[in-house]
Amino acid sequence: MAVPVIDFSKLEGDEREKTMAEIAKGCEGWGFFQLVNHGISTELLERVKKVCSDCFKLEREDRFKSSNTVHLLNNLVDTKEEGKRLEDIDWEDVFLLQDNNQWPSNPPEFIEIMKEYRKELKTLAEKVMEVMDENLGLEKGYIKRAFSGEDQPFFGTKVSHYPPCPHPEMVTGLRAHTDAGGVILLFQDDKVGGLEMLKDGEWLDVQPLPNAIVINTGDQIEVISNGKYKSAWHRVLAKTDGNRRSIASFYNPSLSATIAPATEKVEKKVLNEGKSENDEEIEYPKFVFGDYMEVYVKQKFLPKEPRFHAVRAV
Ligand SMILES: O=C(O)CCC(=O)C(=O)O
Ligand SMILES: [Fe+2]
Repeated sequence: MAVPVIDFSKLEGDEREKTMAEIAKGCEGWGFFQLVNHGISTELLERVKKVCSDCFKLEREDRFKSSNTVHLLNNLVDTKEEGKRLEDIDWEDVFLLQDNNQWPSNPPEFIEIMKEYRKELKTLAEKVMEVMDENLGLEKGYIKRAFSGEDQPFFGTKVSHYPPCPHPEMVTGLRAHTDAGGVILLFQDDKVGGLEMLKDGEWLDVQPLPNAIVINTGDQIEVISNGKYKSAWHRVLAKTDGNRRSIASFYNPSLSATIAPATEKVEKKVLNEGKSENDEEIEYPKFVFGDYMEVYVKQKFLPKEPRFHAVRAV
């Protein structure tokens, strides 16, 4: 079984209906799918790969080698205790690009290229959200509007590297979690794998596919869709060879946005189709996204459902 691969360009022609259905299936049955022919040029993607890899080499690799993570692993190896693992840390190097934070200036073309990339990815995210609106029977732009509070939705890009790890049995690249926000667009390494998602109780590879954009949905899409589009668990395994690069862009609600299950229409659909017997019924509250994030930062790697109960309802 492999994560569905969908040709996004087919939305524009005779195969629109089929493509809409494929995306619906990806959202309902998987929470993950890969887009090809998504409209972002290969040439831009090549430049993105290059500046992110160069940036890691120039600014970050040495820092990682002397990081706490590496020290902790070395110490654990020295203890020679069988079966010991680092449970509270991830084997990754990460930095975040937002509209208003400081970005790396090495290599010099990093900023310009990543600005262009983020602009294109944000447009793609909004197109994907409009497909979800339609598939959920909501009016066009519903999700984007729901994600806007006093401010625009949040759009952040997390540039990660998972350097080679001498003991992948002792630490995870990124521990299992579901994503807090809305729609996540991941540009992952062409060759070095390691990302897995949980499907029907089984961990499956999210297979590297050159220049594809992997889409997954976060907890807020689960709430808005009233459980129809469940956010899927995923994790990244550490690997002994290869330095895995991944660039994840998060289209999330603004912290001031109020999130709640959408109209009755979605509720009815959920009741009539697409639910299996053993799907857990959750009653989703109405809450402010900033309050959800306060719970999430403390509970990211714990079971998801209690977060919906812990958040202050409005
Ligand atoms: O690096 C990846 O492939 C996944 C990253 C991820 O799941 C996250 O940042 O939430
Ligand atoms: Fe994630």
